[in-house]
Amino acid sequence: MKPLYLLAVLTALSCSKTIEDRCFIKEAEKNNYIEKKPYTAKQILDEKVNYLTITTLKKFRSFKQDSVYAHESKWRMYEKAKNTYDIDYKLFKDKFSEQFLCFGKQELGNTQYALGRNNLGYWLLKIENNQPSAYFLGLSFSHYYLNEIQAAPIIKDGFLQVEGSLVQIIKVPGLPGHDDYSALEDGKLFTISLKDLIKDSDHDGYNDIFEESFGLNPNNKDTDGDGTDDFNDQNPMFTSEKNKFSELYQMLLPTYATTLDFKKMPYYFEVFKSDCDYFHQINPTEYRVLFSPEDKNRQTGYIKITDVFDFGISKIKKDKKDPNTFYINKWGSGSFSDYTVEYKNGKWEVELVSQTVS
Ligand SMILES: [Ca+2]
Ligand SMILES: [Ca+2]
Ligand SMILES: [Ca+2]
Repeated sequence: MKPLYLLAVLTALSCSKTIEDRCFIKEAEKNNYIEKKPYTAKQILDEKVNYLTITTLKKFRSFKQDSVYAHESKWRMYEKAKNTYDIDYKLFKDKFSEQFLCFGKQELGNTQYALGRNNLGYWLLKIENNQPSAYFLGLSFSHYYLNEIQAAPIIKDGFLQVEGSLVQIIKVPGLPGHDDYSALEDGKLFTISLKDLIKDSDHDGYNDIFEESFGLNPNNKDTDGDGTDDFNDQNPMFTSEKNKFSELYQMLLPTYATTLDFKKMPYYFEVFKSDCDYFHQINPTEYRVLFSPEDKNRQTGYIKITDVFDFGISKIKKDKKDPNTFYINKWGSGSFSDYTVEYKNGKWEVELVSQTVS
């Protein structure tokens, strides 16, 4: 078979997947989760993003020193000394609310900079003339650790320069969410030119690196073409559509016990791994959502190596006899829930069948 012909056959095969295949579980389907081996330092360097320069420092604050400090300061945050953080980063909290854990701040003229971390990764935060903006670094927290205490200013001569280490994540068996880091190589200086970092080709408020890392279109203000700019769209990747299954997914979205105003949190997203069109069509009213393909080969380079999925909702399983009864499950924050759902008089009735907490 000629390669070109083979390609055509493969393309035809992958296109033949229907909404039925993408959203409903067939009997034989199994969850084939394969635990991936963590990268070595060499692999991290081999696959590093091209806008990043890594140099080795002679004098540096070790990973151990910094992470022990960071760990302790997190505990302090739950106690009274949270005060220091609140005072030091008051301006950043005012401007970005609770979207980031901030560190490494620096004042340069009338501009304030800091590093921020959230569930998606690392950001450079900037407050200039009272205007906040955040730029995604595209450095995976599975591979890069940025020191909480930065010995030198993070902005210098048109570059962001941050000290840290190459790391791997060690899974603590039986304790999800308690993953720990171990350093592969200490004493690194990560440098990115501000020009590369700040670049926002379509001027929608998200830098190109962010859009490329999560699969948005960096050359189009309105990725899904629904008339709302990416920056103001709660579901920027896909057009929302009201139908019974998109309503089901919307109902099952994880909710938080918080009074945060997510409308004002454009850098906070929940990311879901799903190919189901109905899931893509949700119209979230709280936080913003992003989606990633299930197939590793179609995922972005950033998502391939970074575990950004805090929650998940499965495909739908049909009942063998009753066409209005379905089964679905969701997971997140260390728990797994099974639901039986029934579509009755134009409404979903959701029954929690079982819940396992690990
Ligand atoms: Ca943009
Ligand atoms: Ca865009
Ligand atoms: Ca849009």
